[in-house]
Amino acid sequence: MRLFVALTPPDAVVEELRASTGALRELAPELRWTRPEQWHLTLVFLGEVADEVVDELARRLNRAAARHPPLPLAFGGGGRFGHRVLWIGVQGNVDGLRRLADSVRAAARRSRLPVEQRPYHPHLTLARSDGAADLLPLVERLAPWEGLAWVATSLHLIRSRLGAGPDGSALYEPIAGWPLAQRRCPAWRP
Ligand code: 2AM
Repeated sequence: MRLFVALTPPDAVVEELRASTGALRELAPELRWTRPEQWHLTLVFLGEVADEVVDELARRLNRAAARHPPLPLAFGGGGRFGHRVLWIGVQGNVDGLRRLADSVRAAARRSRLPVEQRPYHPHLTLARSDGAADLLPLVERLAPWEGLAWVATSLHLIRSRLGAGPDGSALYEPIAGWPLAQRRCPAWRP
């Protein structure tokens, strides 16, 4: 099955981001906007994983989660990958997020899964374009935006079913989750 590991923002954060990006969606209806109920913060994309590897991967992810504290985060700022992907950035304990992503990648490698070598770039994809699009005006509008603070308290192993979403996009289904080590942790922004 096609899998990735991600953090999932709470409903209030998703709702605020949905409301705040409504005007952008109206400005660029030709883009393929991602669906708020599917929004997540990917730590690593694994691609196709054989069924017999999933148990070992899950055990290793469980251990990795236990070694990291909950992470105070907020969505904010924006950017683009080339001319096709519009994303919102991540603020807060980004160093801790990178350390967690490193551990999750190590867990995948030890499960003998190939993990891409590209540097980790934390983001939430808001929209994709089928052809080259001028995303700069949207990036500029996103730049000053700062979302609600939230604390990531667990990581999730998520299955991606290509083409199974209501609009023909991928459908993401969490299949397992593990709490990050429980420690007291203040919010990133009051
Ligand atoms: P994206 O949002 O930038 O496309 C599920 O597809 C998640 O895994 C998405 O967050 C996606 O990032 C990420 N991902 C990373 N590499 C991917 C790849 N090669 N194919 C599909 N998704 C990938």
